[in-house]
Amino acid sequence: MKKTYVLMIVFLFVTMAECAMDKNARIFVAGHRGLVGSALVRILDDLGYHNLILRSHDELDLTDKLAVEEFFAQEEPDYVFLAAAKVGGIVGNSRYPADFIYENLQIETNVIHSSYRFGVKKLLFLGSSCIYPRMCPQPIKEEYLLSDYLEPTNDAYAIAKIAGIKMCQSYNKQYGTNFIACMPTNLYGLNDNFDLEMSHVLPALIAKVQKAKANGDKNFVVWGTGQVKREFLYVDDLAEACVFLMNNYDDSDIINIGTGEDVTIAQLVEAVKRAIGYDGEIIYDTTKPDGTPRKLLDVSKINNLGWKAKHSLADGLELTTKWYKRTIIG
Ligand code: GFB
Repeated sequence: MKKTYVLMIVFLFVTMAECAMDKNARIFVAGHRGLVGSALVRILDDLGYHNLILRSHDELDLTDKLAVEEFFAQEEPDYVFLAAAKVGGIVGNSRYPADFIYENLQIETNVIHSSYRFGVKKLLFLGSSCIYPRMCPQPIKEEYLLSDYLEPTNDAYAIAKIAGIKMCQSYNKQYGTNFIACMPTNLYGLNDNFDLEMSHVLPALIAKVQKAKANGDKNFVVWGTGQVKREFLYVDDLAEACVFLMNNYDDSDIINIGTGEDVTIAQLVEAVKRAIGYDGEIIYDTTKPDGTPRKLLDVSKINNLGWKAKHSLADGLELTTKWYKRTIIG
């Protein structure tokens, strides 16, 4: 009996080791200057993956089919992390839906199809928690995809991301590729977009609160009612999860990545005020949209595989605000 267990463990170890990326593997991180891509580069570097293939937007336009094909033919990546995307917060998504659907569909089509054509061993596609229906039961299980209507403030972006998932699954089915798709919750961290109009709530709040403090303002404006809930994951945790999945997950079914905990926007505002050391009054601008009432991911699938988020919201906020002060404000 004991011998059988030992043999099984050895077998599992060997199988996992075979699936894991070699430290010399040629790894293309698409979108390496963005929030997610730059975190992936940090984590891959730390783990000793030294053969990273990186291209800035000026060097390679991922919406250009021919350029992408030429790049894959020349570089022959073994692994692809598809972290390049047009992203934005609730107002950006509502105002520019055509840009969000067009650019994301182009990037996904070009990178996924070229990964198939040029024999990439494995690709990881990053989706988003907004692909799930607006009124999903909570926490959201992976199987709720396409079970009801989407949130209208970001349905164009969500549909582009759902197309990316279906592409990965269809290429696996028809061509036997190994393309996996993960669904991260709302992300934040270093190299985020801190623009006051187009960004997501967490970086926008850091910028607003910091500005109010610097100006000595008595109050500042927060959009919506403050009553909706969001789950926030520090981006280095996400990057670790992506590398973990690349090395340990080979299934066409999508997989959620999050912390399993959410807060109201009002609670988030208090946490940002604490992190920055400012105690001004909050004015809620209810002419701005709230978006989906809640989107807490069920993360039991990835937790059961052996991955868990490390940073609490307070820890992640401290790292991000410090970086913001040092790098953006100077
Ligand atoms: O992060 P956020 O823009 O996007 O907004 P979603 C979350 C909530 O924060 C909304 C409120 O209820 C906003 O009204 N909020 C309060 C603010 N103050 C602000 C502010 O100054 N800026 C922003 N941006 N929000 C996005 C999707 O949805 O989430 C994307 O549009 C993507 O497609 C992303 O899925 C993860 O969480 O509502």
